[in-house]
Amino acid sequence: MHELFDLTGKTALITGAARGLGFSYAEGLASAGATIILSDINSIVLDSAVNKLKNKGYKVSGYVMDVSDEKQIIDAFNSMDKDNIQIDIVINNAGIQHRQPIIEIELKDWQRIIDIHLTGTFLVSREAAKRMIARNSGGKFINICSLTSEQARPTVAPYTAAKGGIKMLTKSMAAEWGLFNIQANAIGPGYILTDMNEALIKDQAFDSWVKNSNPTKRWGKPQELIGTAIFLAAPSSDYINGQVIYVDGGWLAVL
Ligand code: NAP
Ligand code: GCO
Repeated sequence: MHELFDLTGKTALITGAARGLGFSYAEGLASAGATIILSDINSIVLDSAVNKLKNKGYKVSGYVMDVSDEKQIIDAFNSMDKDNIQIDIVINNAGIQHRQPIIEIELKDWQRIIDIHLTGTFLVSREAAKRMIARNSGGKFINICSLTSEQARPTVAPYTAAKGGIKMLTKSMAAEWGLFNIQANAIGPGYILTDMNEALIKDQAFDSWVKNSNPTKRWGKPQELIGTAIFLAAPSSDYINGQVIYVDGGWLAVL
């Protein structure tokens, strides 16, 4: 592994990592040498994911964390402190989708999406950055944006508002933490084949729209995001801050 992409000696926390893109990021960073801290809301799925990576010979542990619950986040970080775990890299990945026209959305559903995506990214990053700054270790934050950080489509307004907010929160983190040798950047995946999009993948009209809306004429695969995650977690990105890298097949580049 070229030293620019070597994560040996680094510990990475990935939220929402029991499956989907979070698990892909975890496996990718582990293959680059990182020790992995998987977190997720569901302890059963989390334990299974931890065992999968351990069976591959990686150094992994798991901490339950509902990123919409401030107490759970603080408790998890305090547990990691007690276990002498020092987080160097954070991927704020946890997220869900809610598809409904704005005029039909109930406040509780709006709030849940904002709480998980935007507030969860804030809370987890705040707790991790406090510790990075206190031990003067530097660090890396990789937030997860979306095509909806730039453009909207009908029926996903809460998610779009949250992902737009995450883009600007990423820049705020860069603005405040750059002098502590902490880089905060984001990945903006296009339409990727995961459980979150199961209904869309099965919808022939939507499937055609996705394929006709990007130059590669296909959906992305989870493993196609790993290289960008390693790049943003590694020394190769030490002078990159506040950026969103779109891994979208060229979707945003074309009319
Ligand atoms: P996914 O397959 O639905 O997986 C989401 C993961 O997040 C699951 O493990 C889920 O746990 C976990 N999670 C949900 N709520 C949580 C909470 N409150 N606290 C902690 N973990 C929680 O979704 P995905 O497609 O991998 O998406 C992952 C991230 O990428 C999301 O932020 C999403 O917005 C973003 N993204 C996805 C795409 C795409 O096309 N797939 C594109 C752009 C951005 P459970 O297993 O218990 O449900
Ligand atoms: C949707 C999808 C999208 C993708 C992704 C695109 O309902 O349109 O869930 O939000 O998951 O965010 O970048």
